[in-house]
Amino acid sequence: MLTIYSDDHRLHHGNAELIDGTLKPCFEMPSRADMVLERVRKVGLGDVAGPREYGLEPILRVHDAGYVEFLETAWSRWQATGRQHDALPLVWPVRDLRIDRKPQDIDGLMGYYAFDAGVPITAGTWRAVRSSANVALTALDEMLVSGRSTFALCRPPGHHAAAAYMGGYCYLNNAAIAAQALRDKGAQRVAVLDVDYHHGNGTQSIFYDRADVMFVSLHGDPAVEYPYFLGYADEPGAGAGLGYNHNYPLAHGTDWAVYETALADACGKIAAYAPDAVVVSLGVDTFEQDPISRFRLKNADYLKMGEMIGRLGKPTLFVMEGGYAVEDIGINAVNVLTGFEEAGA
Ligand code: OKP
Ligand code: ZN
Repeated sequence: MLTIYSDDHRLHHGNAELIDGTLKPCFEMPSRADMVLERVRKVGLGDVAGPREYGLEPILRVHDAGYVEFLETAWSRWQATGRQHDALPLVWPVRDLRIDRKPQDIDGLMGYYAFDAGVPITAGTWRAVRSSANVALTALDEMLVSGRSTFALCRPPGHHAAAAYMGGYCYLNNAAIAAQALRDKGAQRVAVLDVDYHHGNGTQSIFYDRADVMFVSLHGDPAVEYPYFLGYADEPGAGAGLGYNHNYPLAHGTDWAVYETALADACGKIAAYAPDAVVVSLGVDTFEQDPISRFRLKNADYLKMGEMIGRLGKPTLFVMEGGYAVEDIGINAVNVLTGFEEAGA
């Protein structure tokens, strides 16, 4: 399987995130992508190539223009206040606070365009997130040209980013940008399967009222897990999209036996939809040793996960999302890909 990867991810290296009531070093760190690349090379998964530049057009098919302009300019605006450290949001427009007025000041804008404090903006963030989107778009084009499934080794991840807000380490939604590009290049129906431990609230939000992109997600139950405010089972889609959104919230402690049952059901929904292609939001933070997650999947379970996805028999674009047990992230991610290939897809 071809992997698309860029060293540009290293331009984004946040210093700290607010977690458990204190500032801690960011779990979303450059070594994550380095470890996945190392494993790709070690097992000889296939060639590794760099991304091409796609410009803003495919990004603006998914994201709000004001939000994209904010991402592009946030660091220079932050720096203009005299600060040299990472930008983080501090205040958010919940419920009856006003969102019809966009603040003019960078501190106001950070809250306006974020839903949590897990999204530091640094000097290199914009270039890294642009590159991450280009990695997904290049892997997609390579899939279309070759007819073979590909791996977008994206970092930063994207599935928590919605049309007009960032959060959960995510700025641009790489999987959603690729799914939309698939539609724009002629696919009639695209299924996004999100196996990251956390609900892909951004991807769900972007496609919630559409029938042409189905979103299917397995994740920690939002009643007790981040991102808390989306990802319940009773979110079926709206309008034309009614019936095209499927959430599988799972309890803390979920192991492979429980996960497999849910994944089989999820794959059944995708098979019945008969998509032209599948985009997999590939997070491996479902791992038993993940430091911020509460599922119990083991290394070998990821081979079985890949096989089940492979049995769908669809051209598949794998887009890297989460996974914070850095020692095992490469083993687990690449196990999904090798399991997928062994299923003969
Ligand atoms: C990004 B991705 C848990 C705090 C969670 C943010 C997690 C973002 C995960 N106590 N903070 O979905 O892997
Ligand atoms: Zn996650």
